[in-house]
Amino acid sequence: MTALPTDQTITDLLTGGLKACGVDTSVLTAGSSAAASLPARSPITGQSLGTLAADTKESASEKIGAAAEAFAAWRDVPAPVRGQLVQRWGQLLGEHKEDLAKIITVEAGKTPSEAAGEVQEMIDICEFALGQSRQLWGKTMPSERPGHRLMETWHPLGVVGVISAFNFPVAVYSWNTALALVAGDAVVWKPSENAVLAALGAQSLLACAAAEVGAPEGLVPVLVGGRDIGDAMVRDERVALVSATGSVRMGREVGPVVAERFGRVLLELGGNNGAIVAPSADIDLALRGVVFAAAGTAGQRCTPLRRLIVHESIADDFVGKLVAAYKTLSIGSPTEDGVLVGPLINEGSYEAMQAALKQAESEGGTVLTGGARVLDDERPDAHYVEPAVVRMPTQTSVMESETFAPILYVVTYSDLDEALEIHNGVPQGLSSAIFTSELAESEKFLSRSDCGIANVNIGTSGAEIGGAFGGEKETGGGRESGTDSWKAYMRQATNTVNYSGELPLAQGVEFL
Ligand code: UN1
Repeated sequence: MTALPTDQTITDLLTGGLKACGVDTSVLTAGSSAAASLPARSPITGQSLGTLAADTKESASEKIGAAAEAFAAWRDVPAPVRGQLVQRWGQLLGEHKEDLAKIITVEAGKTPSEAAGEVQEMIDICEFALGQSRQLWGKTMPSERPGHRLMETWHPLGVVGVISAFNFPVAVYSWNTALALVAGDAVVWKPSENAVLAALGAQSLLACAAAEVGAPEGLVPVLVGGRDIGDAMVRDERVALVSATGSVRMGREVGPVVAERFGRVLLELGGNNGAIVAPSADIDLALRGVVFAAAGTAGQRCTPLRRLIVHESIADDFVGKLVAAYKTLSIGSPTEDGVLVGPLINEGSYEAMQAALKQAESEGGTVLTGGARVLDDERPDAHYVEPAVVRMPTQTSVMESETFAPILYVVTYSDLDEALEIHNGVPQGLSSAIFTSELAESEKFLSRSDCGIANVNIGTSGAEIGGAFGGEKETGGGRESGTDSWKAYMRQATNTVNYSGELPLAQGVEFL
C-alpha cells in the first residue's frame, strides 16, 4: 500500500484536466444555483468534487429536439465529409490524451496508464470511423428481371441515445458516437452520474471539433442527471436507437421500454467472464494474463476475469503462484507511482463485494487471499480493497451473477468438455479465454465458447476496437466498435430500379 493524496492534489489534478480540455471549472459549483443538481465525487478520496448543474426533463427534451433538428441537416452532409468531424475529434483527443486521462483518474479511480489507454481507445475508434466513412457499403444483387437493378443501401437512422457506465466513462461513448456520426446520426449522451466530469471533458473536445468543421449545432448534446433523465431519453420516440451499457438489471428495464415503441436497442450488459487454463499452458504467460484480467481496474470492467477454470493436474501449483502474485499488487491511489489497483467506485460496490465473499464461503468456498478493506483509517469515505481469490468446490450460485469488484473464483476440471460446460454454465456471455498450447483444444474452445469474445492465450479484458465488442445471453446481444458494427447505427433499404421500359412482375406474376 502507498500514500494517499490530499484533497488539494486531487482538485488540482481535476481542474488541470478540465481546463486543458476546455471545460470551464465553474461547472464544479454550477449546481448550487441550478434548477437541478448532481454531486460529483472522487473514489480516490471519497470526497465531493463539487455540485454540477443537472438537466430537468424539460431541458433534456429540448436537447433531444435540437438533436433531431441537427440530424435533419447532418444526414445530408456526405459521409466522407462527416468523417472529418471524427478525424478532428481524434486529433484533439490525441493532443489532450493526458488531460482527459487525469479527469478519468480522479473520477473513476483508474491508474494513469489505464486512463490513457481508455483515451487511446477513443483515438483508435475515431481513426476506424474515419475509414468507415468511405465504406458504408451496400451490396448489389442480380435481379431476376431483365433491365432491373437490385441493391441495398444504408441510410442514417436518426437520433441515437447513448447510456454509458462509470467504469469506461468515455471510451464506450466514443465507440458509439464515432460510428453514429459518420453514419449521419445525431447522438444524445446520458453518461453515468458517477462520471459526468470525464463526459464533459470528452464532449468539450467533440464540441470544439464540431464547431471547427461546421457541423450543425445541437448534434451531440450531453444530458446530465440520474435515472429519471436516462428514463426520459429511453422513452422519447424521437430517439431511434438506445445504446446502453450497464447492468443486466438496467438492460431489463431499458429493453422492453424501447421495444414497446418499436425503437432499436443495442445492449452491452454484464459479463461474468471465464478462462480455462489447460495443462499445456505456458504457466508464466497464463499467470500474467490472469492477474491483469482479474485484478486490473479493480475488477471494474465488463470484461474482467471472474471465473478461473483450471485443470486439476496443475491447479495447486497455479493457484499458489496466483496468490503469490496477488500479494505483490500495490493497492492505493492511482495518482501514486506503482499503484496497480485503485479504489472501488463507492460503498455500494464494497458492500456487494463483501456480500459475495460471504455467500461464496457459505457455498463451500475458501478465500485464499484478499477481500479486506484497506486504507480506511486514512480515507474512511473511500473504499480500497485487496483483490480476492476464492477457491470453490464447484461452480455454485454466487458464480452465476456478476459482482462488479475484484473477486476471482477458482474451480478445477478434469477434461475439456467438463471445462466448457462449467464455462458456458452461467447466464452471461461476454468474454472468454483459454490458455493452452494444444491447437485442438483452442479450436474446440473457439467454436464452443458461447461468448461474443473468445480469446486464446490472452486474458478476457483489453479488447482492441477493430473487433466487434459485445456478448450473448444476458449480456444483451449488442455489438459495438469494430468490423460491421456500424450497421447498428443505420437503416438498410432494398432498392429495385427498373430501366427496361417494361413492367415485368417478380415471380412471373401476370396482372393487367
Ligand atoms: C467495458 O468494460 O465496458 O475490452 C468496456 C476491454 C476494454 C473495454 C471494456 N477495451 O476491457
